[in-house]
Amino acid sequence: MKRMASQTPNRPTAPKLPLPRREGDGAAVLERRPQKVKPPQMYQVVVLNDDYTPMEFVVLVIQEYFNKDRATATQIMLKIHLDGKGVCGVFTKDVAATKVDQVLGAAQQAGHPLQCVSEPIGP
Ligand code: TYC
Repeated sequence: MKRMASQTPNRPTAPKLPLPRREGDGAAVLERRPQKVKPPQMYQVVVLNDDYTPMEFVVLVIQEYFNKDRATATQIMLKIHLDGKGVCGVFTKDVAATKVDQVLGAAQQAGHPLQCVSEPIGP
């Protein structure tokens, strides 16, 4: 009998290797890898003093963008006024950058020279 063109001759198949063991199939776990996740680098948002921005404006900015009550915002503003700078909050990198942008944007819109930076913290 003639073979059709699409048919291939039967070849002996290779012996099947054992399937790899998977979790849950009853195999004991002999080794656990230590967790490699680290907490993210944190950044403090620092507001700087200047001679022109009104105290009231700084208090409002700290309340608005750093979610502080008026008394806490006033304390932070006075610390900045006396020490030259003060930390308004600690955030992950992107959130800290957003806070800086918000503060600088509000200051620019109001025509005040208020400055704000973010700095990595920790060892
Ligand atoms: N030094 C400013 C003044 O006397 C007040 C001020 C406080 C400005 C904090 C900036 O980040 C600042 N009007």
